[in-house]
Amino acid sequence: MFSYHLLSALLPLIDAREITFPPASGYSQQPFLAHVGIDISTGSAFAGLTTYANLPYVHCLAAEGEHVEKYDIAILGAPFDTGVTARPGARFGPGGIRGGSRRINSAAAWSVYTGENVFLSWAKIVDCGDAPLTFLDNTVALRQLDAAHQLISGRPANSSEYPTPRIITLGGDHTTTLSALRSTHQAWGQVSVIHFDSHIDTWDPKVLGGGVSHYAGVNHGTFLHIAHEEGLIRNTSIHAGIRAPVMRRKGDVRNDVRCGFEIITARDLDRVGVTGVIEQLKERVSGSKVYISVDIDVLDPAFAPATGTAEVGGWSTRELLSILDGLRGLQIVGADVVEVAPVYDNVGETTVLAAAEIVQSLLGLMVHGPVITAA
Ligand SMILES: [Mn+2]
Repeated sequence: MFSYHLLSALLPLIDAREITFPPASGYSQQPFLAHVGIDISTGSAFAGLTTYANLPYVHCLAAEGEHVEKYDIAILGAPFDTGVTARPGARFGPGGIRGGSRRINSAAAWSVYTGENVFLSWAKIVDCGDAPLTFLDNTVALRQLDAAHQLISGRPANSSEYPTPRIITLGGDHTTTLSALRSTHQAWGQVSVIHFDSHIDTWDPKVLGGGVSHYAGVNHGTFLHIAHEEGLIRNTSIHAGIRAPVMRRKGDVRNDVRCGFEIITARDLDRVGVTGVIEQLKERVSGSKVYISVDIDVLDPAFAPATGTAEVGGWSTRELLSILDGLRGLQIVGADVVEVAPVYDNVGETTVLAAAEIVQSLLGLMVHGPVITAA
């Protein structure tokens, strides 16, 4: 009797719910199983194909002349990991981060910290899927990624106020940031880079790669040196979370300064706190357009074991999220989360959950600070 009453009490509630599905761009939602009277409105976040945070998929890389739905912020995967110096596997990063984001439901994503829901704002956010990149030739792969970035940021935005769409890239090893910086340079001019990482990544290609060939010199530890050489970035850039050793006693840091960087070490956080780190970052890049690159190895391996070049003694996920959310007000024109190599993750999916949350914080910064084009 009890179960009968419970059931009859619940049934009207279930019937009253609308059936909803993850949105597929260009298709209207259809009721499902209505003919047998079953409502399955819950749990849709874990059904269907996986996009970042269950956002609609848009074929942003469609050929010229094809209809492409407009967007303001695009998620783009860059499955590339043949520019690494240690453990490979970041080519599976985009899929891993999307997997870690499945629990994020745009209708129920109100932040208790900011009071905002980044998915219910002026900005239309979509997932463009991955750029198709060859895994047999780094030079060709980066050219493909350059083209994908330029195509996606070159389309007209959905907003009439802010005409250039912005991109958040899911890496891929850190070499992929070079393509993103080439693209932001084309659309927005030189940017300051806020680079969260345990490594400086400004190594001279003659030092990291040994100068054996030009090809070998373009890798995940030299891309910021190359970005500087190509004139893509300003001399007002900054690293945060640095703790990995350098290869030369003084030469690497001297070259780092020449490439336009200042350093906040991992342990500086103990000295100045989250607020102090936020202040130094904001002061360094103030007045310029900013690109934020998050190498997941900025986190301690306890919080992000699934990465190629893990370094102990890093920041916690909470500390990094607090720092990121504290950067509101900056003009963020592009961002990425890179070096996620899901094969080294644990059964609790610690790393991909963290990466998915970091992407959401980056989205928050972009939504909060729209940028008018000026290149
Ligand atoms: Mn890196």
